[in-house]
Amino acid sequence: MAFQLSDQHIEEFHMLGYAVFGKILPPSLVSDLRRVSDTAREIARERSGSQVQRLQPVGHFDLDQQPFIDYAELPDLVDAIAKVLTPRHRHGNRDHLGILLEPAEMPYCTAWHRDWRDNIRGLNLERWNQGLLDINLFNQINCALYNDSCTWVVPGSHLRHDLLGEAERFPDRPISGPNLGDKTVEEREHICLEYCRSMPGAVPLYLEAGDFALYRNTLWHMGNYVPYSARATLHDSAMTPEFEAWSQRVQQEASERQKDGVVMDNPNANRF
Ligand SMILES: O=C(O)CCC(=O)C(=O)O
Ligand SMILES: [Fe+2]
Repeated sequence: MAFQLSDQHIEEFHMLGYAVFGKILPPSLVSDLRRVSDTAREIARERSGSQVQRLQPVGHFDLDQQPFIDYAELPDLVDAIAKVLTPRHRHGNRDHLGILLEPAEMPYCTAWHRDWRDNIRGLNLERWNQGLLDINLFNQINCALYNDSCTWVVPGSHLRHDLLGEAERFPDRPISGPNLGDKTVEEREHICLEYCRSMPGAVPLYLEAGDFALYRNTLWHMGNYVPYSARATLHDSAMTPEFEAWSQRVQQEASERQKDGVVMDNPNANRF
């Protein structure tokens, strides 16, 4: 059955910070995108080694571009994004679009973070605070070509600053991931999962093949990866001219602040 957008998708996007458009990619497109992702995985591992977890942007590599064009132009998807956000929000820019991949050998996880605030060194926190609720900014996409439970989120956290328990869990900046040094594969898997669950309110975001998650990257979130689960998930933005301009301006300012010696400001510095 063709995908039907409902008010529930729109409500979940605003209230939880993410909405999943179930099975919105037709199987034939999943098949074409899987084929090109196999090549992307080979290129990524050749360039960056077996633990690499992404290739980005797809437009800059020797890959068949047609499946990405078909994804960018898929009418149900263009329509659903326009209804949840606005017709000015565009996905599928191949100068930006990436593919998230499973590591080949060892489990790994990222640190818990809210994008920009916790992973852009030198960022002026005022910019992020001011933009937190701006619907033109921070709209991100994970579109799964295989079942994917790698992304963990704290639902609703995009609507607010950190709760006390979140600030207490990660009082320092930059936020550290778990210590995985000198551990076996199974120990690493165990430690990463414990780390995911150590955040109050954390849940995995389950996507099936062909599902498309539209989310606020201002949510608390992280990625947790095991080598035995194939992953090829399109990583994209619902972009606006405002977010393009904001990103450029804020990145420029962040690199100047870094030159001045700023490492990473702590959003909770005054709470303890
Ligand atoms: O792998 C994921 O789904 C999350 C990745 C992520 O959070 C990031 O790249 O900032
Ligand atoms: Fe992120």
